[in-house]
Amino acid sequence: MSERTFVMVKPDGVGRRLIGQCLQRFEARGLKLVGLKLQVLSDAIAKAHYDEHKDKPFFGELVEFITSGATVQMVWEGPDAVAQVRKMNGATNCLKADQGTIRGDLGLSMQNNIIHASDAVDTAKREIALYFKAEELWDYAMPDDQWLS
Ligand code: FUP
Repeated sequence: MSERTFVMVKPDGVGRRLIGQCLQRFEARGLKLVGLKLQVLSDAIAKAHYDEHKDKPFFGELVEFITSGATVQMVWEGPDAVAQVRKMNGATNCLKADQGTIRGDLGLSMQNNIIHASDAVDTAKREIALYFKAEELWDYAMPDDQWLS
């Protein structure tokens, strides 16, 4: 079933000039980009994003890191998009991520792990709403839609 998922290239991914490589993988897979923006996150939005981790010892560092530079927000749409993008990103710790995943191919760190993606359909709805207004998400046809579902 077609789903939407929220994906963010983190400050290390932007700073290491990996935006294009990340985008390219999702495009090549056949997912459809329905929303895209770049911003330096405010403290408030960073804290709201990582609310589930607010009591963890690494929360302060996490907020400091995610607000430390530019980030790219994306919404990708396609069959089973939430789970498929999680697989494409790889395990949270780049050192444990499989080769062939973004983190396994491009990173060596736990915190600086290049990319974020929603972990469930409900989380995706919450995260998309946190970063995008309804009118910033686009419904449109792609010429290859017929081959990709
Ligand atoms: P993920 O779902 O893969 O984004 O990972 P989590 O939601 O578990 O963690 C969010 C971010 O917190 C990770 F991207 C990295 C960071 N983190 C740490 O820095 N230390 C930890 O022990 C766990 C997570």
